[in-house]
Amino acid sequence: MGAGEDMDLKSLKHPSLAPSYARMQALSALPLWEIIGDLVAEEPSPMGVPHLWRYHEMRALILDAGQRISAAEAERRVLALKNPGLERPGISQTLFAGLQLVMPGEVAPAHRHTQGAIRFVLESTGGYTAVEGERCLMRRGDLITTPSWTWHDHENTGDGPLIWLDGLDVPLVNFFGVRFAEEHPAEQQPIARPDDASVSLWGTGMRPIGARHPKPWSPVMSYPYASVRAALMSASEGAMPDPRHGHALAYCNPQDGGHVLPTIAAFLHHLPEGFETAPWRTTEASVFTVVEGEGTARIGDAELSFGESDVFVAPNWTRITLQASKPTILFRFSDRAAQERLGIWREDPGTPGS
Ligand code: GTQ
Repeated sequence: MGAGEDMDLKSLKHPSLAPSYARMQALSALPLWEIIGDLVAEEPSPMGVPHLWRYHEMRALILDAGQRISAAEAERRVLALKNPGLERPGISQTLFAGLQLVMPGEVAPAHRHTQGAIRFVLESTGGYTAVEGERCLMRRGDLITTPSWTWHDHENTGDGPLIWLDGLDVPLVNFFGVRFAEEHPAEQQPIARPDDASVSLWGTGMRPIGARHPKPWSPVMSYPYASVRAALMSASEGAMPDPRHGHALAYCNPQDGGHVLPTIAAFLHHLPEGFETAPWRTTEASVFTVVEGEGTARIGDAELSFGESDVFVAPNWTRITLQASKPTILFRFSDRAAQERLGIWREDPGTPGS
């Protein structure tokens, strides 16, 4: 029996007490002894299912929408990737993901909301997301963050479609009941600093003397692929890949080494051709996209073959094994940042290397 559902009289543990259960329910009370297993269990039951979305299929759908509805009309022209095992429009119980399209010359108007977001660029001939007075340029593979309550608008300045993977903490923030949003009075916010100013200032290992970034997220709002790929290759050079992750780096807050957002963590994995990871299981839900290469992901009982720009999800507490049939680079984001902040994140001690 779940909280709030009618009690199934056949599965009661203490049927002799049944006569008083109706009275309890009428008075908005529940016998915990009948439902404790739903609330407190030895280990998690994964929420949602493993699933893969093929980029070429999603691309065709979103480009079709691009012919029929403008970015301004849509507010955000996003194809939400809904986990087929969940009721609500999330890719996991905790995360929202979608593919967003801005057509050449279009602007997705400025707004802000309490939900934080990351953007991982899949296709670009030129464009940017403006965040808090600065343009973060969008090239394939770039990661851009729009933290909670920061103004953001998107523009395609190229001549081809601009498409990226959105990752938001919508289910988490909405669960807490903190769903605020506001439209900017102008279509585009005023620009106050040079392009990619947060990378120039904070992305160098320097900080202004006496200054601390006062927010619980990274002061760097853009992690250009050219530099993170170079870092990943240099970490791979002459090193043994980690059995669970391959060669892997975390996108970090240069101020404290923490994750990019207080809720969302992001990672880049390099799997050499032929490499297969050891099974790995944690309490976080992970969303992957394929920057380079191809291979197979075994997630729980599902076997998913992946190619460039495909997106796939691994629910919480589900074993992940990745195998690369070509040299492969995967981008991953997860709710690990939120779990670590709450002190609840766990790795299965039974998985090798932990
Ligand atoms: O770009 O601001 O995928 O507000 C969902 C909601 C993207 C955005 C999404 C949003 C945005």
